[in-house]
Amino acid sequence: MTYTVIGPTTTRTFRVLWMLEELGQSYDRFTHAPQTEELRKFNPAGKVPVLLEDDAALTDSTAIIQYLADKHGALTYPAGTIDRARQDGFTHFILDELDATLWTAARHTFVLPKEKRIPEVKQSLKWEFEQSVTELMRRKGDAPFLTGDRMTVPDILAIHCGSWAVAAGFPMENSAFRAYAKSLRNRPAYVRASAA
Ligand SMILES: N[C@@H](CCC(=O)N[C@@H](CS)C(=O)NCC(=O)O)C(=O)O
Repeated sequence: MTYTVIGPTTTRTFRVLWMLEELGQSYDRFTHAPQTEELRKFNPAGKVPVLLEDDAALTDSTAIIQYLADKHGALTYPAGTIDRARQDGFTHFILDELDATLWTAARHTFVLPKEKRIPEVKQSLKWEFEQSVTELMRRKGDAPFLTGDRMTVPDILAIHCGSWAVAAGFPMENSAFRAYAKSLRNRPAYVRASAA
């Protein structure tokens, strides 16, 4: 069994790289950019990341990292437990409130055709993002990770969205989030994934 991760490190592909590094799994790598001919051979939608496992091509970063966590029995609570339901609650909150807001801003900056972009929406999205980060930190409380003492899938999503927000010029002033992000970015697996 061989994993191959496809996509540039500067995209949601980073989530998959970080998960594989946390799990201590080796992988091959292609850095095909979105919407290129090479990439469309693996994902006709032209989106990254893609994870190849033998003959299977898996898409959608959250589905991929949850699959890897389940398969290797780490960074997740088992399916069918109350702890897993709480973990998935964090996952969905982050996708609905952080990822979706950043993605909408990206669409109105460089993804949509020029005539469909509404740049003014970005001020509203930045404000909304700050509200959502505050709520995420309220839900997290004083624990080191979102679900308590154990790092799980939504921590990877939250920290990736935090870095994405900074890169996109969103304000990131919540001190609790900054401290949480700093501690996770110091993890050896994060550092290795950044260099991948
Ligand atoms: N829900 C998907 C979104 C994938 C996605 O939109 N990826 C971006 C890069 S981070 C992309 O490939 N964009 C190119 C496009 O939409 O044309 C995931 O989490 O993997």
